[in-house]
Amino acid sequence: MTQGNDLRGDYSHIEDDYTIAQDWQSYNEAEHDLWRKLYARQSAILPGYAADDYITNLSKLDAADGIPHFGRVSEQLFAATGWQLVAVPGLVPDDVFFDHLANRRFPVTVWLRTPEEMDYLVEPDIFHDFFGHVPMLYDPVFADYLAAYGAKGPEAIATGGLKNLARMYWYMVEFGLIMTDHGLRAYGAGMLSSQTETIYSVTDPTPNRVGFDLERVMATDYAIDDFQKTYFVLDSYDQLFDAMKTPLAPIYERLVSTPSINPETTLSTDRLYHVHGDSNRTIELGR
Ligand code: HBI
Ligand code: FE
Repeated sequence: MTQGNDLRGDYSHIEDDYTIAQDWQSYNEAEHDLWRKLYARQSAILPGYAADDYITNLSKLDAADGIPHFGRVSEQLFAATGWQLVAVPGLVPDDVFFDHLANRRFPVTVWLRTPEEMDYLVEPDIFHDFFGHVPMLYDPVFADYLAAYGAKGPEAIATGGLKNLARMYWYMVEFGLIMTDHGLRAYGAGMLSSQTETIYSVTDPTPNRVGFDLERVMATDYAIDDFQKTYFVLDSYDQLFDAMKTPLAPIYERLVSTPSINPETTLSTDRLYHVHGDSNRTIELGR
């Protein structure tokens, strides 16, 4: 990550672990109002596109009526899966980020986007971090995966595997899809905090949808400023948790001497899912 005055947050009051006070009292009525708009607009499109457990858990957060208070949600979340929320000014260094996750603390950015940025930002804000990420922290298996993911950070940093490990966050935390009994659903925070990409990721025939494979994900490049060209599809969140039991160092070693996979391409070994547009959302599994 980059660090300093090219980021939007105020880093002047951070603790050693980059946390700050949320200072909930300082949000003004216009910000609460924008939050309510974002929440209402986004929650309205979730049925049929977002994973059922994401929708259920979002409603438990009781966050429709204004910018949520992290302390209140943390108590409830801690009781559910042992996770807590910590307030941060924005992006934090990789080692700090991994350490928070490994200790079941999810960093949530305190600032809210402007009314001109309703759909998608490159940097995380409170709407992305809270609305997108927090519901999945109530899922016990996903919650365990994310902590195990964080615990893999130091090894990746020490062995040159950071780029590969970060792709597991990008593709499987920010932009993950899951195949359910009712069809393909989105659970990734990146698409679920964006109205346009939520629907695109589940229905548009253009992007590749590839069955989850740890090394395939770790080998694949991504862009941060456009809809994804490839989404990876789970059958169950257990696959993520199980992947973190695999020794990762040998994968990093193999990948260091192999070119990254372009997200616009597929491999003969991929398990591909094909969708046929929104009107008839039939999905078939290709080769
Ligand atoms: N910091 N606040 C915040 N949020 C992130 O998602 C984040 C971060 N720092 C680093 C980072 N993500 C990524 O590089 C990790 O996926 C590895
Ligand atoms: Fe995110």
